[in-house]
Amino acid sequence: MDSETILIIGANGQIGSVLTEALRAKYPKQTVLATDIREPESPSGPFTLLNVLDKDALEELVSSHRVSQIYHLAAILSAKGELDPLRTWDINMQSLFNVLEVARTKAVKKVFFPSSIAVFGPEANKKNTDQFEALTPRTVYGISKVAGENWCQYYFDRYGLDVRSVRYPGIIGHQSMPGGGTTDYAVEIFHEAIKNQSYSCFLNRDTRLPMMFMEDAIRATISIMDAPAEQVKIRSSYNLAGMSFTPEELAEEIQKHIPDFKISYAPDHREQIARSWPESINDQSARTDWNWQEKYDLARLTETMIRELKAKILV
Ligand code: AKB
Repeated sequence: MDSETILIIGANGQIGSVLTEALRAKYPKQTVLATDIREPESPSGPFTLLNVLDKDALEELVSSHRVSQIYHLAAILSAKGELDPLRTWDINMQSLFNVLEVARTKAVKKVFFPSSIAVFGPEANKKNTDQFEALTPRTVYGISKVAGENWCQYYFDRYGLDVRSVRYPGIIGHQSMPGGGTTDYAVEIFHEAIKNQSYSCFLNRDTRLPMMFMEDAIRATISIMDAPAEQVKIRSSYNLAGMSFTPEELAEEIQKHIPDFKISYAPDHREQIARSWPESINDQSARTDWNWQEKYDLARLTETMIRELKAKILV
């Protein structure tokens, strides 16, 4: 393996914090530089405060550390994004432009850009949604991800920048909390089930969404970044699937471990966002091109989440 210096932007976030640890387990710790706009609670390696909207600061960091790979995970997610659409657009797009331009001009070898199932809208087939389905998102977050995917394709075609991307479903992990997303319920529910044996869900009982266990999401991210360039045939973003379930099905699975657990439903504005997204995703291209294969289904995810969170919460 060539020596790499890896920059993670948004390293304190739900995925960023776990990805940072995974990359520090794979590469020498000193070569994985975490950045965020906030200090981490307990840094496990090199950390620098960075506002990715400050292009000069990003450029200086990339130059001084001779960065060879950037994982750009900073973004405002679907539900929070609706509170201030224009600010969300500015942050999500300007941060990506800064990353792409600095990567291009400073000869960064590879860039990772996270896209999302939020690129799809109500017109898309709900079931087994195809890689090349029309993209008609209704959230500003989804619109910014569609635009972002197209810019990644553009930088690849025009400048040969090796940008790689997956469309994450909702990600569920015990290590970190999500913030501002529509799929956040599927993490919150576990914390509340363990602490209070009850949860009031902001989606309807039957709203089915694509989801994935954190370990699978991290493996997918590192796999696409490790794949030989010629295997990464899609340069906008790959559909990625793990499992799909409704809040009611998740609650029933939790009840197998916590029989007293009760769920109630108080759908809010996030229900409308969820209803505009697919129920399940066809990720055959990722499976064929770079051998993607998930390991966790709903039963295994639930069992692992409860075991890990009990050990953390009930000490
Ligand atoms: C969200 O709910 O906004 C995110 C996503 C699916 O991209 N978790």
